[in-house]
Amino acid sequence: MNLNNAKFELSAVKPAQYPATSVPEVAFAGRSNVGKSSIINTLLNRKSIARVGAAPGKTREINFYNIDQVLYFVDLPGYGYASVSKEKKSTWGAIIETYLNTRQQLKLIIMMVDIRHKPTEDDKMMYNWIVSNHLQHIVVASKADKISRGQIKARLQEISSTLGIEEGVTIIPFSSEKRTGKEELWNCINNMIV
Ligand SMILES: Nc1nc2c(ncn2[C@@H]2O[C@H](COP(=O)(O)OP(=O)(O)OP(=O)(O)O)[C@@H](O)[C@H]2O)c(=O)[nH]1
Ligand SMILES: [Mg+2]
Repeated sequence: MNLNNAKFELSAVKPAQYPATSVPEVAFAGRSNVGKSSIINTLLNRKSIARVGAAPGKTREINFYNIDQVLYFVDLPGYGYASVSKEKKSTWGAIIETYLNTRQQLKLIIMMVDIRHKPTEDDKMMYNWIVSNHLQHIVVASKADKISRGQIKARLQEISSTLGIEEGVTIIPFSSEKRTGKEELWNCINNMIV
């Protein structure tokens, strides 16, 4: 897989608009502003293949990134942003749910939570949904550069216990700012999508 051959392919809000291929997909899910678009840029060694928001709620559609015709990264709209209207929230919820419920080639979900904060009710709902639908997943604790190294272990433990992460599920501290966690995450992705 040649990472230099990655491109933004399309934005979609409904299945008819999804790419008409059967290439495996890795989806990034998490609250608005957690760093989903940033991690895609970091993993693909790009500055701005995925648009990063100064204001939360930047990614409102599902964005598909085609990596060398062999894998898609799927940037899902962020959930749980407080100042978004109820109406919009339910539209975004439906967009995410429809994708997760229907997409056969979805092979792996990267569930992202901010390493500094205890996962919210929304995060727990998302996580429980992933588990109850038996979808392969990895948990990524984002923005690891915002805390000291010494705090990482305790933060990961709190995230694990709040979400109810089971033994054997990988949780990776990650920083798009410092580009740490990248190799470990790529290794997991490559092992899990084969
Ligand atoms: N310090 C630090 N900031 C980060 C990191 N990752 C993302 N950010 C910042 O967090 C903000 C949100 O990042 P995005 O990647 O747009 O987050 P998102 O999850 O795609 O947000 P939505 O599109 O709203 O769902 C931006 O200001 C980023 O620069 C990180 O690892 N460290
Ligand atoms: Mg985004």
